[in-house]
Amino acid sequence: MAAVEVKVPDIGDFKDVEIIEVLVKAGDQIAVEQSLITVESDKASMEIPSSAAGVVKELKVKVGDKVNEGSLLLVLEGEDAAATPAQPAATPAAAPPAAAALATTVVPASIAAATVEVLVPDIGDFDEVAVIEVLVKVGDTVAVEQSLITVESDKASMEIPSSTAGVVKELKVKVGDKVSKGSVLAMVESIAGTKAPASPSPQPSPAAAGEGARTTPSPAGVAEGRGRGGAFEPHAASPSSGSGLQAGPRTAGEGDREARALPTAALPQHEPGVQRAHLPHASPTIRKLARELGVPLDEVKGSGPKGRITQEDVQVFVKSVLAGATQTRAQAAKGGGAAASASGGGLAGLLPWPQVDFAKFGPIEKKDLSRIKKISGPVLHRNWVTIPHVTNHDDADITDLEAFRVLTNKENEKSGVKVTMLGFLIKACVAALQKFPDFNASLESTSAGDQLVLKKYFHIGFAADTPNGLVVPVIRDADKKGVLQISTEMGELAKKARDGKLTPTDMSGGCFSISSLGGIGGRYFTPIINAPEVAILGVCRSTTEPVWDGKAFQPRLILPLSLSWDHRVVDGAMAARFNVFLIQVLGDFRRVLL
Ligand code: CAO
Repeated sequence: MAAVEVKVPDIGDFKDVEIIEVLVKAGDQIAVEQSLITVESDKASMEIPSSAAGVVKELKVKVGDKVNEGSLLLVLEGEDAAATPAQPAATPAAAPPAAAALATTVVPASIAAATVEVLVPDIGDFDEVAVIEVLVKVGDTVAVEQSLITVESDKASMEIPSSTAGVVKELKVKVGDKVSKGSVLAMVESIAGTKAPASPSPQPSPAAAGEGARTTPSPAGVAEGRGRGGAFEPHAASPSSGSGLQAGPRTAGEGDREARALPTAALPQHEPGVQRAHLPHASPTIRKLARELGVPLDEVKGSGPKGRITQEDVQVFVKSVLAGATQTRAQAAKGGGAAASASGGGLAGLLPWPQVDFAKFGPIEKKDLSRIKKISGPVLHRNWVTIPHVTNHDDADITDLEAFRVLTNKENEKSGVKVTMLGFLIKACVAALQKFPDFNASLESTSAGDQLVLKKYFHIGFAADTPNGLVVPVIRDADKKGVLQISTEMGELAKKARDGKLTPTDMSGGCFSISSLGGIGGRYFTPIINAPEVAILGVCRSTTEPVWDGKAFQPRLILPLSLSWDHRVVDGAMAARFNVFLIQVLGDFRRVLL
């Protein structure tokens, strides 16, 4: 048993590239060609396979390390028979393609240098590689080096950038097509003055000249042109070498003619203006897994470094879809749903959301949703769609309470603490939650079925309107606090909310929420339950109304209440009792003490 050092083989000019995934651990038995790590530039990711078989004794790298050709990856206790030199010669046949080879441009002889064909350049031993994303569309203006498509093998993904600037006249490929060196990607009407379009035309290959309308660079020319390519070059081993990761000779200055015809460089380090792909940030293995499971990776939230999608993210997404908590866009499109389906919502069986060109009917302006709305929108949508909401509307007579509130504020004028009706409502709701504990609960799914988690604490959230959208800060242990303290904390939290300074802790742990529109107006509404809570109280503006006391109409201050509750946890009778009790407390606040 010999110790074998496994190093990074020749990966072209791919320098100081970051490890985003280590795929093996000490003690693992690995085979020749088994992927050890995934490295990634901003243009491509590739897996580096082992050149030897054996048991991993020691890992020499970790996620985040930067590696180059020759970097030591790990030490193996080699299998005598299988052990092979740890150097590039033993690298697998499946060569990762060039990450940044520019698509080559050829001017069809029949088109006077205006519209050019953009071709796939030499991408190493890669033949028939699948297009997984088309990044431009007809009519787009593309810059030199702007990525046109992404292709992917089972070991690597790469973007093919344009070799010319201009307007895309025609796309010749679509997602799912297989491309090889020389495949036509697009017809681009070149922009006068850009370097790439004109150069190939004077030197079409003989074969192409014969075809008249279409040319392809000669293999030699491509190879030479690639030689000028710069970082993350195609690792084009000659087929006979059988060593996919070995780079072909790369000599600057070679092949001047074709080098002009080809782009000079397509580097991971982009020049300004070169567009990054919209490709989700994930390694080829994860992409493969996602494809196998039918997971739309662009809908998966990455939890890895720089938002990279991990295997666990894919698994969580799948579980969530299976549990019905998440809906893919495809499901939403099939089933329709609201505009929010753009962020994953929608219901199976409904018509698709109407696509309307509003500009046809008059002037319009488009505005991005705020960050808070982007986050809260899908959450509200999920809650609305998945919770069977019922809302009970009621009125509370707060004449006496309001008089007490006004008096309290007068007495506390000097302290600076102002008590609004919301402070009293929080306290009154705590009393109701104590009397009806099922409202102070959350539904939890377990393997044994659904269970109710009854909380012995009373943290009350209140919806706060901020310039950026709705947030719900939480007053902790409201049962242990007086209305003055609650009002003070509410004021502080509302200020933090408006200043955008609420922390996740400020907004977590809530048992029940109150949404008060009392300062604004309105009568009744149907608040959406703030899951995993099971109920929410909506409050509107109190008004003085004539109330019949059995003998005469009396002017009374009436507060409209709207209690939304989860019908899986609570039923109508219990909700009615909750409201009756709440109304009694608000009518005579001494009941809070009982
Ligand atoms: N009836 C009559 N007047 C009311 C009232 C009610 N139910 N509730 C509050 N008021 C009065 C207050 O007494 C205050 O009057 P003065 O200015 O004369 O003192 C005024 O309305 C403004 O109150 P406020 O809104 O500043 O204070 P609040 O404690 O009631 O509410 C806060 C604080 C942060 C919850 C509130 O400002 C807010 O953001 N509300 C919006 C919540 C929301 O958007 N909910 C909808 C969620 S669903 O999209």
